[in-house]
Amino acid sequence: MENSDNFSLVPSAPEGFKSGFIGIVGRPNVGKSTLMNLMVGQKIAITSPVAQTTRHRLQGILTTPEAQFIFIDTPGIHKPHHQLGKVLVQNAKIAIESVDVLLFVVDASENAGGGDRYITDLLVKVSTPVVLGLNKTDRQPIDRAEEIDRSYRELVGDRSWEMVKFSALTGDGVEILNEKLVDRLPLGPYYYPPDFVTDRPERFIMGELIREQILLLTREEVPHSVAVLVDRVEENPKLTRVYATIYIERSSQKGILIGKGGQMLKQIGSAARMQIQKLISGKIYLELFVKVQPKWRQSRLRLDELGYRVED
Ligand SMILES: Nc1nc2c(ncn2[C@@H]2O[C@H](COP(=O)(O)OP(=O)(O)OP(=O)(O)O)[C@@H](O)[C@H]2O)c(=O)[nH]1
Ligand SMILES: [Mg+2]
Repeated sequence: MENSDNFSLVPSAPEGFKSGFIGIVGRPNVGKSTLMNLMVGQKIAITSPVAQTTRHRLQGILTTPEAQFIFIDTPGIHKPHHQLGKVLVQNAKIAIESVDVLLFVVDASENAGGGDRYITDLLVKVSTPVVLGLNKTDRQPIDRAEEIDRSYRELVGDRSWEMVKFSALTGDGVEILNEKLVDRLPLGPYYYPPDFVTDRPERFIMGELIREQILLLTREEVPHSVAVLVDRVEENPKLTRVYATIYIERSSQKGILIGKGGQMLKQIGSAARMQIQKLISGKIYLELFVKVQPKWRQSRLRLDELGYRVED
């Protein structure tokens, strides 16, 4: 993965070049992050079957000869139950107001629901072009396809939203989605050098890859109560050492996270290490610490310290 502060590598765009920001919005768990990873061709956003996986606004960049797409992955829009949820939803709403194109992702394996209608009401308040993306077509039951598609057409109503069906898992239909998006992008410059895939530093993605393994390997309230901060990265030619702290809210969760004889933490660490090695294409030594930080999800100050800020 390329990433540096050297913006002198940004070439000047040829005539007719298009570029812009595409906000990926939708309910939790519909596949927004999976789609963004597929679009940029690299895993930069973590994904999991747990709703509310994404917590940060994250940019994924795809540059083709004719366009630069800057996808903005957002947290799923849901009814917030705590301060963290409020911050996440607020940031997703801010993204709606600041992009060139909105890609509204829904789950084609089930009918449109109240959550989708709530988001529709938010989107109609802005004049930004909307593409409605019906994802998970690989899971759409054939005998209900017509009924399900109709429920989404009703959502669109008489608005000029384009509707595209695809699967972020298999890649089916994604080329057509790309064409629809490029049609709606304005003429513009390169915002990033062509080889950039994200706006975030590697250190941030490393923390997310650790959190992803916690989401995949632990149960109940633990996944939602976890935050990860990478404290230190020491790069050597042969080995990169990464030191990170996992914050949880209660000491009972600490027990679950560490597991019997440290088994769980070991499993999390070794799976995360493999993912981080893929990210940097090199060898990693990973050391994890666990700290109890009571009620961090309720506290504005703690949220800020852990990197969850309302953006502007
Ligand atoms: N079958 C199938 N599963 C998919 C597809 N796209 C995503 N998934 C799965 O759906 C789950 C949720 O995917 P994510 O990409 O994390 O969803 P998200 O919309 O980013 O979720 P939040 O970040 O919580 O808002 C994961 O288990 C994915 O593997 C798809 O096209 N087909
Ligand atoms: Mg996500």
